[in-house]
Amino acid sequence: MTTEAIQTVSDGELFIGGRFRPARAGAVVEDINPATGAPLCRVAWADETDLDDAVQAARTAFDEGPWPAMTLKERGELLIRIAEGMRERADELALRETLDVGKPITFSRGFDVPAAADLFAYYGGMVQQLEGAARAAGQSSFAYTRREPVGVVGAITPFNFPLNLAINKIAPALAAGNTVVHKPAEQTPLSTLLLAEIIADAGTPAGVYNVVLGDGPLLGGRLAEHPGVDKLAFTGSTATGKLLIGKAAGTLKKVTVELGGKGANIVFGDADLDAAAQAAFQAAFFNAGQFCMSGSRLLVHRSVHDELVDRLVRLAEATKIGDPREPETQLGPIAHQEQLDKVSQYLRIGQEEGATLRTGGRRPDGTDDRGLFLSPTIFTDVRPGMRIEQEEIFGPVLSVLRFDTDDEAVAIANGTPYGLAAGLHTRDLKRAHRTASRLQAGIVWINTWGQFESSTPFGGYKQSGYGRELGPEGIEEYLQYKTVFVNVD
Ligand code: TXE
Repeated sequence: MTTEAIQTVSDGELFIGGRFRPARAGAVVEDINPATGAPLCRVAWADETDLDDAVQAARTAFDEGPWPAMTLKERGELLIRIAEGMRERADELALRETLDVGKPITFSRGFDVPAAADLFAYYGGMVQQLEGAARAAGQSSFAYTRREPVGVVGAITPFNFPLNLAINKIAPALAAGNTVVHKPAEQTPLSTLLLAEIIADAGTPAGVYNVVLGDGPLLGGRLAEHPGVDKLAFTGSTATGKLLIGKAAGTLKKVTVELGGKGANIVFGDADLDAAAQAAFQAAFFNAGQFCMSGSRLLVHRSVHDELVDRLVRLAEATKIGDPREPETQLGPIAHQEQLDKVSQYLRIGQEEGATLRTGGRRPDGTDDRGLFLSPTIFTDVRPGMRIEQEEIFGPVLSVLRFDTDDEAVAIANGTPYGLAAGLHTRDLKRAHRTASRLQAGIVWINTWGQFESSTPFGGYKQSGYGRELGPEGIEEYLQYKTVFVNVD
């Protein structure tokens, strides 16, 4: 156990009704550092009564105000203050993310935290544009629309991007005037707890944002069923998403679900191979492959297959793996033991299915043997229909397939139940746009992978979910429209 690591994070409590407090039953659990296996701190562990408290606090803050009745200007300014608070405490947020998830500090400091703060600022700027519209309604009346918040939002988020996937929901929800009960993933609560502090310090009224930590099925299930919750926003596995949609149906609450993916990254024969190799490497191994939008399937034209694979193997074998707090680290550990076990099973499945393990598939040399490290793994000779080609592995494992024609590439790319992200690499502009239009995915990257902006919506086709996050589309998920008719006769 490293006392150094323990000293970096204080114990965490639930955040309900504007204050931190223990769970009613006094339960606590240890939060584990995946790079060392050592406890980082202890956090309160809620049960259903704590969850009910949080929903009640959010309900009161919504129903009795002042939150939904604040002027748009006040609410917008508050969101901007939250963004500023996140920027001021960016190093702390990034360190927590790195310790909890095993994410290299260069990424959490350079991407996760700035993107999260930017999104708060983006939606803060949008608040004052939430006006309705006047509509024609005959000669003796007129009508106008109001865009109103939905009410209490239940947000359930996963372990891979704890801060960003939370803020994708919290920022638009608050911008639209909702209140929120947030249940982060069991394994990665630390950035959320600091976020609660930042949100409170910005002057947010008590009860507007609440955090409950605890068992996923218990608290998440209750949140989905809860009659006091008006909308559910979920990111996680497709299996859990389906379950939650069923639970939410009892109260007919609005639901958005951002689920799994099996992104296809297509490299045509005319692609710039250096650029394609770099992009394909990032697509597959960014965040140790724990990325719903990862390019976990690489579809390569037969004419450039061997050359591209050689380049990727070289990149994989040169990857700096280790302590995620070190600035030179490119690949950290997998976020938690259960996830490593799941990924390890797929290493076995891939070999049993007849794929060739070209590199990786083992603990890298020189890493802490209590840490959950796995070297970047590349399978070649993967064929459509194999489990490693169809199922979301969610780890640093890339499946490479060959194709001969454009039609074949598109058919393979579209041949899974998922439809979240896809990419393609070509120098031919017509082929690029033609292919982008044929891919069944909510986001398509041409000659790049993984770019996001606050303004660009993303979400799933097919079983990758429904609803959109980010951009103007993202805030629509947290609004409902009211039409008011006025008789002027
Ligand atoms: O996801 P879960 P897990 C995929 C990925 C991964 C697999 C399992 O393939 O290997 O899912 O990961 C809460 N009722 N993705 O177990 O279970 C849970 O506490 C209500 C893809 O982490 O879906 C957490 O807060 N809630 C993905 C959240 O749901 C439940 C991101 C996600 O957990 C619940 C994460 C239940 N029965 C995993 N069970 C992506 N697309 O980004 C769990 N939860």
